Amino acid sequence: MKPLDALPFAYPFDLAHSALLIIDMQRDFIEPGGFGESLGNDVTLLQAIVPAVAQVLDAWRRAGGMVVHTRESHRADLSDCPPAKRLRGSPRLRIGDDGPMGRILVQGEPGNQIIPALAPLAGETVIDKPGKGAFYATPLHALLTQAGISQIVCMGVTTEVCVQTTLREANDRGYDCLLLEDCTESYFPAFKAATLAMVRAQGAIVGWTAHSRDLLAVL
Ligand code: TIU
Repeated sequence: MKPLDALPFAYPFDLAHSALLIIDMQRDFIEPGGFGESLGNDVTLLQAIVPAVAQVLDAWRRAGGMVVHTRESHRADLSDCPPAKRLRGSPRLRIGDDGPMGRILVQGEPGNQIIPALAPLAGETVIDKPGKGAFYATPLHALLTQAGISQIVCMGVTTEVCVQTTLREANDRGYDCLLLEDCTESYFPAFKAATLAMVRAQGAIVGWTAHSRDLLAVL
């Protein structure tokens, strides 16, 4: 176990019992024409973290740690998409509609793939999740338990939606979670800052935060 410089205090990092969890770094959120843009967001904000995420992923792979990627995605018949999720608000394109990268947030469509810079390698776990949290209606907890994982190092988008929901789900299941602050992003900078602050508040009530250089230093 190596102490990793983190907030609100050192994180007891143990690679053998850790998974790197990369949330929803998919074209639907990061490229124009996907779900993120259809909601009215500026997707260029999210593109800025790709080099830092790629650097951590590369170092983690070299160290031999477990890697898990997630995609927010639905079955082609939308049977796993609650009408409340599909019909809420007034996006330009709804989940399941045809867009420039195929059907929005539908499994197998071009827009639903993880961006090429972070493409999963053979043998890495990819979780398709119908919700914002990666534990809801997925085998993630069973897979991590079977692999002896008790710590989650988290990156991805968006900080206050799928990342925060997943961290809270993981925390309630007993994982020690570390969020890498320069490897997560929101369409709303104030929401990112608030999420980082609330994760580590009250003595790491949800988890820890650190800069990726502090993880790279111990990997
Ligand atoms: N809209 C938004 O900020 N995020 C999502 O809908 N999904 C994820 O965060 N992946």
